[in-house]
Amino acid sequence: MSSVGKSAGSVSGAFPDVAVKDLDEDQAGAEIARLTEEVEAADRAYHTLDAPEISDAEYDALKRRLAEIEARFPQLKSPESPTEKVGAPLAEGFAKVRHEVRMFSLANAFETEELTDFDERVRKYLNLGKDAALTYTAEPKIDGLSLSLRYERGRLVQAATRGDGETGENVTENARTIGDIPHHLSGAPDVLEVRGEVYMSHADFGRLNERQEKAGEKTFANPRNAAAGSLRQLDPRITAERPLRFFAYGWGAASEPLAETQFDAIGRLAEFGFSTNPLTRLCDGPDALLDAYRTIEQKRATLGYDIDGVVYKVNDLGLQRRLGFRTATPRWAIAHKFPAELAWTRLEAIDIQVGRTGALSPVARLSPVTVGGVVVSNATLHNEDYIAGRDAKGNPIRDGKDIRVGDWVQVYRAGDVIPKVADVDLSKRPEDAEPYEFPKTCPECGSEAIREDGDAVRRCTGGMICPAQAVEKLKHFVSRAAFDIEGLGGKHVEAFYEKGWISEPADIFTLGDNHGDELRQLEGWGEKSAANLFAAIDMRRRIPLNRLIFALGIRHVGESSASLLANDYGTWEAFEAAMTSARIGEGDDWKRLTNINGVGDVMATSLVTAFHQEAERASIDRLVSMLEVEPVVRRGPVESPVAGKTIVFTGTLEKMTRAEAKARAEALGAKVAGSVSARTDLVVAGPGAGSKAKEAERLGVEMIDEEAWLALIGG
Ligand code: D41
Repeated sequence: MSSVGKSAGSVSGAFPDVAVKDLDEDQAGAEIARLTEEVEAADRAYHTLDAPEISDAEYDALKRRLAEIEARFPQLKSPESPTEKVGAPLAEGFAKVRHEVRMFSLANAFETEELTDFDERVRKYLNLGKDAALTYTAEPKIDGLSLSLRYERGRLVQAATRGDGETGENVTENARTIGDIPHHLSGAPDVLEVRGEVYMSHADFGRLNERQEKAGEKTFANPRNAAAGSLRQLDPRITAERPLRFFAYGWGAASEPLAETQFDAIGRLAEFGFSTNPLTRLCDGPDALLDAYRTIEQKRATLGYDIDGVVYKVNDLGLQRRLGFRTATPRWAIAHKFPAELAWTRLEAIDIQVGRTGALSPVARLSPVTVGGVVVSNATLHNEDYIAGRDAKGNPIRDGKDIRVGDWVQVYRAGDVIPKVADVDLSKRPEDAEPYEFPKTCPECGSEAIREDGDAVRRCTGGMICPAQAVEKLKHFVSRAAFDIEGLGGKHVEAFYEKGWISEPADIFTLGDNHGDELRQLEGWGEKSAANLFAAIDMRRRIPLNRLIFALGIRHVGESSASLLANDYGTWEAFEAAMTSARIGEGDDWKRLTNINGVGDVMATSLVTAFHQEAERASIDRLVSMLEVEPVVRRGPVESPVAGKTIVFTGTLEKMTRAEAKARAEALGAKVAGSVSARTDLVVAGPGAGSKAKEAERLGVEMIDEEAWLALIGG
C-alpha cells in the first residue's frame, strides 16, 4: 500500500472539460474547489510524503487552470488558494528562519507562445511599445534547491532553504561545508543575501550512489534528491562528505544596490567569489531568448548537471522594481521549461491499490527503464477508462488504443515525479495479449467495487471493514495537514492497525491507556520513545476546527474546503448541528452549506451523507468526545491607510500604468473597482477623467490626484 502511482483522482460533479470562458459562477466555484483539492493533494504527496503522484506537467496544468478561473472570477478566489503559495512545507529538525526578503517562485512557460506572451505582458505593464528596446537575461534553470546566504560585513552569518518562501530552515553549518560558498566576501554591501541553487553534478551523484550502495545505505533517485537529502542533514559532517555545488542567480536583502542591471549584478556576485552560470546571456527580445533557449537545450546532455529549463529575467533593475511581484512570482521573470522526457518499455503487470475513499487505482509495473537519468519501474494508469483508451466523457484518448499487460508503452516523467504512461505501440503487442479487465471487487477485502454515475473511479464499498481503506484513513488522519502527530507516521499506523490496537481515529487517543505496556515492549520502542509518542498525541487533543474537519477524511473535503467550512460555521458544535439536521437538496441547512463559496452539491452531499451514516457518525462522535476543538479566530486585515477601502482609478496616470496602480493598491489591502458607486471610498483621478469623476462628485466620494495618491501610499 505505498502511495506510488495513486492518481490525485477526479471529482465527480466538477467541470474539468468546460472551457474557462464557458463556466458560469457556480461551475467555476466547483472547479476551483476541485482543482484546489487536487493541487493540495499533489503538494502533500510531493513534499510531505516524498512520493509524488502526478507529473510536473499535470501539476502545472491544474495550477494554471485554477489561476485562469480565479482570474475570471476573482470574487471566488480564496486568500488561501494554492496559487498564492510558494514551495514546500517545512521539515522538522531545523530551526526556522524568516527571510528578510521573501523568496519568490518562478512562473512557468512551456510553449514558445507563452514566451512571447511574457514579453508582451511586460511591455504592456511598462507601457513600452512593440519596438522599444527591452533587454533580458537568459540562464539555465538548475534543477536543484534554492538557498539564501546572508552576509553581514562580508561574513557568512546564515544560510536558509527556501521553505515556503517566507520561512525556511536554518542550514548554516551545512552550507559552510559547500566549496562553492565563500565564508567571506570583500567589497560587498554591509548586508547582502545571495540566492542561488544547490545542486550535484552527474559524476558526483554516480559516485555518491556507489558509495551509499557499498555501505548498505539508501541510494538517491536523482541528483536533485541527493542534493536535497545532503543539504538537509542534521549532522553537518555528513553534508561535508557530500559533493554539493552552488550557482548564485540572485539576491534578497542588500544594503546597497549591486548594479543597475541583472547581468551586472550577477557579475558583481562573481567578483565576490561566487560561481555564476557561464551560459548566462543578454537577449534583446523574444527571438534572442528563443535562440538562447535552443542553445542551452542543445548543451543540456553534456553540461554534467541537471537543468530543467531556461530562466528569463528583465535586465534593467529599475524596470524589475516597477514590474514588482504577483503574490508568489515576479512579473519580471519566467521559467521556460523543457518538454518532459520519454522512454519506451514493457508493461509487466497492472496492480490495483486501494485508497482512503476506496478508490481503486491501477499502477503499471514496468520493465525498469531510464527516463531522464532516473530508473523507472512504476507508473500511474489513473483509472479504468484510461487503460481502456477513453477519457471521462467516453472520447478516445491515444486514438482509442487500450493498454494491455505485455504491451510496449511510452512513459514520461518531468522532474522527480511518478511517471505516467503516455502511449502504447500496437505493432509490438504480443498476440496473446488480452484486454485488461478491471476488477469488480476490492483486491484488499473482496467487497464489491462499484462505479457511480459520473465518477471516473471505481470504489470499494467495504468502508471501514476494508483494511486498505481503514489504514489509509488513519494515515490521512495523522498526516501533516490533519492531526500531524509527531512520531506517528504511516509505517506505525500500519503496524498498530495490524496488531489491532487502532482501527479508527479515536483509538489513537486511548492507545496509551489500552496498549501502552505492549508498545513499550515492542521492538524499536522503549520507555522514552513511547512517552514521547503519548506526549505528542496529548498535544493534539486540542485541535483547530479546520484541521479536525479535514482529518475526518470525508470524500471531496480537502484542506481548503475544510477551512471554508470551519470559517463559515466557526465552532464544532455549530458545524456538527448543521450537518446533523441538514437534508440533501432541501431546507435551510442545505442552503447555507451550499451557499458557501467553494462548496458545491457534490461536497455537500458527501458531508451530509457522512454525518448520517450510523457507523461513521459514531466513529466521529467517539473521536470528538476526546478532543477540545478550537473555534476559528478571524484574522485582522492588512494595515495600511487604504486597507479595506474600495478605490476607483480614472483618467491618465503618469507615474505608472493602470495595472501597476491596481496591483499596488491591492497589495495594500484595497479593493479596486471599475466604476464609481455609493460603495466607493476613494477615486484617484488623472488628467482626462470624465464621467467617473462626475459621478464621484455627485455622490460626494473623496477624490484625489495621482500625486496625492502616491503620497498617501508612501511613494
Ligand atoms: O537556476 C535556477 N533554478 C533559478 C531559480 C534561476 N536561475 N533563477 C531564479 N530566479 C528566481 C527569481 C527570479 C525569483 C529571483 C530561480 C528562482 N527564482 C527560483 N528557484 C526556485 C524558486 C525560485
